[in-house]
Parts: sequence; C-alpha cells; structure tokens
Amino acid sequence: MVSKFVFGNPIRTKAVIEEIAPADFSIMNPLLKFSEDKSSFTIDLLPDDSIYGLGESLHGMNKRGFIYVSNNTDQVHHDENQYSLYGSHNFVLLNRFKGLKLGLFVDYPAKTTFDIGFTDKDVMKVSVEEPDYTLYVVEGDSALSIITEFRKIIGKSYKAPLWGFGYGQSRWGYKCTEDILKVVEEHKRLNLPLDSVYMDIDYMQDYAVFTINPERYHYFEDFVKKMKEEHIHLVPAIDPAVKRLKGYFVYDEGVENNYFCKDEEGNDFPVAVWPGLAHLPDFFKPEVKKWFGQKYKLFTDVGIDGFWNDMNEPAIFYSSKSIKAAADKLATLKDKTETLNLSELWDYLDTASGLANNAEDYKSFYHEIDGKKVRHDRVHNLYAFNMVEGISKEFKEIAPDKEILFFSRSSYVGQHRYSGIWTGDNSSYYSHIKLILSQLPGLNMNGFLYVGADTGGFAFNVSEPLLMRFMQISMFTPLFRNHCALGCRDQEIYNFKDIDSFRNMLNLRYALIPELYRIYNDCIENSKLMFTPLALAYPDDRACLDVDDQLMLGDDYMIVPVYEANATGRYVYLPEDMTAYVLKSDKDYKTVNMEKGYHHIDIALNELVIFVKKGKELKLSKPANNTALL
Ligand code: MIG
Repeated sequence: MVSKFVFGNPIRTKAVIEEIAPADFSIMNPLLKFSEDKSSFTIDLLPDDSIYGLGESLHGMNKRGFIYVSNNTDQVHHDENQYSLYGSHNFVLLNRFKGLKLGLFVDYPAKTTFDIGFTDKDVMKVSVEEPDYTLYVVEGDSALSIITEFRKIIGKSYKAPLWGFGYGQSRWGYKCTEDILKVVEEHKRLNLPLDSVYMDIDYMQDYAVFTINPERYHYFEDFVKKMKEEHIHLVPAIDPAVKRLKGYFVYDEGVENNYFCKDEEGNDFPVAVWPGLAHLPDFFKPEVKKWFGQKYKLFTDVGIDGFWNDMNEPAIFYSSKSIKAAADKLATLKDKTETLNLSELWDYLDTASGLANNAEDYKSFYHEIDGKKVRHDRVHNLYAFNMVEGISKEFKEIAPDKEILFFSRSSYVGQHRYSGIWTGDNSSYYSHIKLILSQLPGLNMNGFLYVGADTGGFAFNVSEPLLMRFMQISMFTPLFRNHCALGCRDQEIYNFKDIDSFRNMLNLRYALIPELYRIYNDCIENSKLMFTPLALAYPDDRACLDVDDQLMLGDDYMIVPVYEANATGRYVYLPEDMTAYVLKSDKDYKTVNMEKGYHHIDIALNELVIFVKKGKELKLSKPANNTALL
C-alpha cells in the first residue's frame, strides 16, 4: 500500500506518474518521528535492521552506517569520504529481519540528507532543506513486493535496444575517425566482439555542442555509414552547456529566444565548462526542451542512433562571478608573501580548488518554471531530468522508427522512463568492482535498469588482471562499456597479453545476451529487480544479512564476482542448493552441484562463475561477434 504525504508547497517533480490522493498525517506510520517543522524525520533502528536503496551512492549494499546527500555532483572521487554522486535516488527500504519492511521515497528536488545510523548508530534521520516535499510511504508484506509497488507508481523503465547490450569501446581522447577505425580494425583482426564505439568530447569543434570537427571527423556521414555496414554504432557525447560565441548557431538561437539560465538581474549567466565560457540551457522551459532535443536531428539524420549525456548535474568549472571573487582574493596574496600563516595558506588553496561545482554558483542563477523565477539550487536535482525528458520526447519526432540507445550521467527518479545512466568517473581500483556490485540493486529499486560502470575504471591506469576482473562484473550489467580518462594507459583489450581469455569472456557475454535481455525485459514489464541482494531474496535466512558481495540475477541465477587483487578464488554463501557453472568460455565449462552453506571456490583469472538454482540451467546461446549476428 502506498500512502502519499504532502508537506508545505512542494515543487512538482515528475518522479511519480500515478495519481495518488494525499493521505492525512494522522495515518503516518508511527515509526517515523517528525521534527516540528516537518523538515526531518527519524526512525529508530534495531540491531538487525538493514537499509537498501539510494541507487547511485557509495559504500556497500546495506547503506547503514554512513551519510548520503542527494545533491547531483560531478564527483571524480568515488571514495568513502564523499557524500554525493551524480544522481538523486531517494527511495530507501527498511528491512527488519523477520519483521517490518518499509519503503520510503522522499520526492524533493533539492538537497536531501540520509543519515543512516552515522551520527547515532541506532537512528536513521532524513532531512530536507525546506519543509516542502512529498513523502511516499510504501508498506507491504515483503521487501520485494514493496519495491515492485514503488516501481509501478514511478512508471516503466526505459528499454534499450539489443545492441546496447553489446560490447562498447570508449575512451576520452579519440581525436579523429582514424582513432575509431583502429578500434574497429583491431577487434576485427583479433576476432573480438564489438557493437559500439563512443565519441567523447574531442569530436566537437572547440567543444561546441552540435558541431563536428570538420578536419578530424571529415566525411562524417560516410564514416557513420561505413561503420553501420560493419554493424558498429557510433555513440557521441552531448554536454548541455552552449559555447558563448557570436555567430555559432546554437549560441545565437539561445540568446535570441531567451533559452539560457539567467542571473539575478536577468542576464544570461556565464559558466565555464569544456567550451570555455558558456551558457546553460534552461531545460525547465518546454520550448528549450524542444529546441535542444530537435538539435539531435543533426546526428540522427546521418544515421547516429545512440547518445550519452555528460556534465548535466550541471557541472560548472567556474562562473564569471566566482572566478572574479576568487581572483580578487588571490590577488591579496602578493601582500602576504612574508607574513602568510598556514591557515591563510589553506584558505587560499581552498579558494582555488573550490571553484569547481561550487555551492554559491548554484545559488546564483535562475530558471523559469511555469512563468515563475526559481533559484537553481531549489530544483538542482531535476536539471538532468528535464534535459533527458525533453530529448527523449523529440527522439519520437526526429527518429520515429529508431530505437535509440540513450544514457545520462546525472539523474533523478522518473528519468528512468527516458534513459539509462552510467555511474560516472570511477577509478581503476579493485574496490570499484565491489562498488558497482553494491550500486546495482539500489539503482534497480529506483527504476534504473539500463546501467553500468566504466569497465576497467575511468581514472588511473588499469592492469591486465584488474581489467579482466572488471569485465567479469560488467559481463552481467546491461551497459558493458570499456571507458577511461585522457592520459591513462591504453585500456582497449587489444593492448594486453592474454587476448584469448579476453575473447573467451566477450564470447561468453554474447552467449549470455539473449538471456540477459530476456531478464531485463521481464524486469521492465513486471517492475522487478534485475539484481537482488540475498537478504531480500531470502528474507528468513539470517546468514544472508551478512552477504554484501553476491547478488541474485533474475529469478534463477547468483553472481559472485572476484574483487580482490591476486585472488584465485573466494568465499561464497549459498542460500540453497545450487549448481556452479565454472566457465572458461561458452564451450569450455564444467558444472558442480553444491549444497546450501559456506564454500570456498576457485575462480582463476580466466574463469567466470555463475550459480544456478537447483533444477534450473544456465541458458547460453551461440555467441557472435556482434548483436546483429546473434
Ligand atoms: O570533465 O568528456 O564522466 O566519461 O570521458 C570531464 C570527458 C568530462 C566526464 C565523463 C567522462 C568523460 C569526460 N567527462
């Protein structure tokens, strides 16, 4: 049962699409204790209570013990001391062992804090900035039925085309068509499956959105066509900020029609991102959504059918306003070269390093929402939502016959109806294999099914074994994309030694795709989790509460990735009798029947293990080098 409680005057989000009449506060579950102004509530936690959800957030699957702040942030450090990532996914589930289960969704577009047993280990406290929000309380018999009920009120998830499950190769730094061609040719030469190559920001002319560098990407249309003949989809990155340059069509149209976010005085607010000084489209205006979305026609007309939206938190390197204040402050340093004390030094350093994604900047520009001026920070977490919603709607007009692959970096609940997301700038760390594993169920709970992490890790240099282990988790996620940052070691598979093992893994992925796609569609249609924590799948098994590094996949499978360097195996917990498939490739594998309980299993670097429930079998198809040939 879902009860909707409205506090104050919430700004309307479109997270929930089902009409639900507001309930009277008197029927609020007594477990929730509210502050007087209703801007926060607490729940007392029992020792065995676990909390799941919060989608794209840090720490383990069970969220207890830390603070999480929903405040969409361009965060390159996915470390345990951070509170916010790129998305705001405010659904949490209280799982009381052999007791109450409760789903809570805080529908609020500004900063929302979930202190889950951090300040006080036995208390969860949820707070918003101003008491204008909608709280959905979902009650039911089981965790999984509560999640399904929540998913139903937020609407069906976006469905990616089959090729979106194929292997994608990306990197920040492909400068020209030759760089892309090389990826395709190397995959072909080594007989390695491939479906897509991503075009990061370097394809643009001076990072101006909706342009293509004519020298480095000459004869673009022919190039796209040539790639299509090889069944390779090119997927360009699109960033929201529009370069400030007179004579550049996107800029001129934006200025002329008042499409950009304004400062307090009503002037277009300048921010710096990749194109240098730029303006942010005001995606809260319907005409801006339409205008920006229609621009994608420049790509769809030449045959492009996949896009990723980056930097849409929106990321801001600095604003004209903030750089001026920082420059004034730093200028005073010249009078202090003899007298500077350490606290002043830290202050100067903070002034420089704090320029990017600065809270002050987010309070310095405005949107127009239904004719009213609204300060950005009050609706911050909806910026990407509006961008993506608008574009997705235009896809239906500009490319009515195409199934478009579409995912975003930043997000809010509800956006799952229009796009997938990828989890942003992770690092080439073993711990980030565990991180994506932990994020998957929470993302699914919040509606996001088309998801994946940068395979191999975005920041820093990857080693061959780490790339292999990373692939063995991405093997199961809908998005399977190898991506890394500018300046890092070449991360394409063909730069490493044991190509045969990489090929075997990719073949296995392609052999699994039909089954993964079936599970994915089932989860869309029936509002289910693709990845389920064992504690929720086996609610009466106390041992499952401690299993934070395995997941149920679909109804019949369990995955147990290896995420430790040099490990040649790992401990697993079987919540029932299962069969282990130990796979070197789709052809070379053995099965071992194992009993419920704890086991140590060997998983060599070139092996993948999938557990299958007793009486079921793993459905492997014949692999192919491309989804078009499956
Ligand atoms: O400021 O386009 O998360 O995937 O390679 C960095 C360059 C901008 C951040 C994205 C990353 C992408 C990078 N972008």
